[in-house]
Amino acid sequence: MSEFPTLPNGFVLGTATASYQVEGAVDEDGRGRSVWDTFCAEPDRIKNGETGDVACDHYHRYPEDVALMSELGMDAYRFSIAWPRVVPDGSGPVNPAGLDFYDRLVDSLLAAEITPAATLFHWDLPQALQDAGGWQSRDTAARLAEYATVVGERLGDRVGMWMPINEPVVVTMFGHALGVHAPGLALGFDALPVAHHLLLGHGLAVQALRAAGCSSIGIASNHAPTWPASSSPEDQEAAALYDTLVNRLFADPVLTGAYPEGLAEAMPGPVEDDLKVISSPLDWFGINYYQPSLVGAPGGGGAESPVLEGAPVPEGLPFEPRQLTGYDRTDFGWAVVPDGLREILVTFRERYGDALPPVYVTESGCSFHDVVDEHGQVHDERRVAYHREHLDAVAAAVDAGVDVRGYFVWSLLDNFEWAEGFTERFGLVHVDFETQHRTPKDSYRWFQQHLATRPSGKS
Ligand code: GBH
Repeated sequence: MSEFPTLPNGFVLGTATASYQVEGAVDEDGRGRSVWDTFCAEPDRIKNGETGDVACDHYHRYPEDVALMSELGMDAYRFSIAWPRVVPDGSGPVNPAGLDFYDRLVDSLLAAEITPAATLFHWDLPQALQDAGGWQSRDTAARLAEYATVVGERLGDRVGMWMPINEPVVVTMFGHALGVHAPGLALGFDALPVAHHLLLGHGLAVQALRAAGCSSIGIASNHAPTWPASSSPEDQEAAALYDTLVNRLFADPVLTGAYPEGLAEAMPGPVEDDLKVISSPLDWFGINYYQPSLVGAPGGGGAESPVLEGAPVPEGLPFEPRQLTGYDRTDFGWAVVPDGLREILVTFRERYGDALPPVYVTESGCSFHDVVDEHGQVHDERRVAYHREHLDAVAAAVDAGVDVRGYFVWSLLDNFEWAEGFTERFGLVHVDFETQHRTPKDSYRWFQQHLATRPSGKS
């Protein structure tokens, strides 16, 4: 098997999942409904009409999954807490059985010497809050902070890293502008207030977690270098605008306390005081990276685009996502561009300077349509290459002066890939969704082999 990249001492390696994608057990132990339950029940939203009702049945099988992590030997596990399990209606009464589940999970991780890293909101908003306006309503931000207090008080003594929210850009764009994720709203640019409320919720939750005594608080934000389709001024301008809307809009307020020029005016109400909350200091900043975005001016004929994941490209946009050509692709169709990870890390360092705290890559991964062969093996050498090359890219960013502290593989398990259902497999461990049988893939073995011989042992 191929050589393992050289990373700084103490570099954290982990795997990542999210509640709705792995847990199943959607009607058990007092869990409330989430917007993803609703969305999956609507016709034609999810490939093959699939849902997260059972997913990986992780809610029941977590001991087996923690045992798999323990044998894998990684330092940390990033999971998300299902808000509707803990606060079924999004506000008001707490469901003790929901909290107990995460208590058990955290304790079994610690017993296996794995650092728990918890996300509070990885897209499964309680349906009751959606009925009250969801992220279009400012109140939802305050509800997130209340829920953060509940979770922080219960788990703050044991969870090693906290992320109030995952990928506000995807919730805004896919959930509210394009309508291809829950809650399925296609508001176009009228989705901008959603971004503000998510960011405000992030800031309020950071403060709530701190007040509850939690340490090591960050964010998991999706970012990608944006490349102009050509050197023409039109394409460059379109790419810069796209970069502003998908990268700067979500990182500037958090790291600098200001919106990019012209965007504060698009937000609801006076935002000055909110920006102080949104920029509450973080211990680290998490970047989820998948692929660069190639963007040109409208009218270039690039309408069909993996950037929008099959969503119809709305008309009248001031930019146009284009196909990135000349790269290997995953089976999901995403371009494999490891150097894009080095580039986004270096760009963040250059853009934000000392305002950028230490960085973690909170997600990186690839989907291949893996199958278990007749010997019970999964030969996913393309995934091995993917992670080796992306870790090499991290090492290059470290050499260039970026303080990168860790890398989380998306994902531990094949799981429910949102609108794509179970077709796309990102796991180091294969899951047979009929039998729930888990099969560690060659990529799992590759990490395991390296981790067993790591000179410094666990970090
Ligand atoms: C993450 O989303 C999610 O956090 C996770 O739940 C999900 O399962 C996983 O990734 C795999 O999809 O912005 O140019 O890279 C990733 C969101 C947004 C990543 C669109 C790929 C393609 C265009 N994705 N993106 S670009």
